[in-house]
Amino acid sequence: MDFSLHLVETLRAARHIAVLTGAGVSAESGIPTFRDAQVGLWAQYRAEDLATPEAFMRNPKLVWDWYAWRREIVGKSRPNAGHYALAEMQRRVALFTLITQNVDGFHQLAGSTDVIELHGNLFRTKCFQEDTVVERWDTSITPPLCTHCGGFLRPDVVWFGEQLPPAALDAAARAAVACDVFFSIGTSGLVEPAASLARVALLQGAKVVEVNPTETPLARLATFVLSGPSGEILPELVKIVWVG
Ligand code: BJW
Repeated sequence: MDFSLHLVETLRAARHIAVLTGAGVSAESGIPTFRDAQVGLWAQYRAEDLATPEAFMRNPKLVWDWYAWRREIVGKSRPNAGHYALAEMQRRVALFTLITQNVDGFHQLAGSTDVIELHGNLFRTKCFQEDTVVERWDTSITPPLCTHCGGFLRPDVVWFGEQLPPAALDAAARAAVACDVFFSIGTSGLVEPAASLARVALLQGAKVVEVNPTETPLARLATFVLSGPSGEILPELVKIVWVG
């Protein structure tokens, strides 16, 4: 892919780069994106209809099993070249903030540090009643029960209608305000408040770079649009801009 001189110079001159990633960054690892058609057993459900507290209250076993299936897919998969390129970018840039909507932990596995997880983590579990993280439970019941209050356990992820972790959202918003370049990578930009971060960065004068094989609502606002898979674009970009 050819990158414009303007993009290369903008990135070389950047002091603070903030990056927001979405499900698309893990697509090349074999993880279905959120709005991809579901497969197999799950084809009859929309992901959006399973990721809500109401769905869990209606059918806790169904929702627990869906997350167990997703944990299994992630457990068998590995970060891809896009994740590694972002870890390399962090090593090359003075100030770097990585914000992810993903719950798979692949950025950390690829070597990124201080990752801001806006929507939680698939591999953490909490009590639905008490909202406390738990480490152990009896696996003979699905969903398992909290040993403290007897309530259902659930994945520690953020469902629709739930508040994002305040410290994570605050850190993400501060990075969007302070950065001079903001990347939006592999996200449809449909889910708030994450989707607004790129617009906040733009309003504060940052250059916005979108990486996505499909056009999103951000494309017409972004300063640079790199159309293609992040696992191909990001390694090339990092090589040209920083490695030489
Ligand atoms: C590639 C690729 C490749 C493919 N390379 N790219 C303002 C306006 C309207 C509504 C709202 C609003 N503010 C809040 C709302 C409501 C709601 C919302 O946003 N609704 C909209 C859908 C309309 N938001 C919320 O409810 C949030 N909570 C909130 O705001 O609370 C306020 C509150 C305050 C006080 C008290 C109480 C509440 C919570 C949102 C939580 C989202 N949770 C999920 C599930 C997480 C757990 C799980 O994984 O199961 O997060 S939903 C789902 O969407 C998941 C994702 O992180 C998120 C974003 O999806 P993403 O990553 O963009 O994935 P896709 O599939 O949409 O897109 C993939 C992209 O990749 C595509 O563009 C492809 O082209 C691309 N791609 N291959 C690069 N190789």
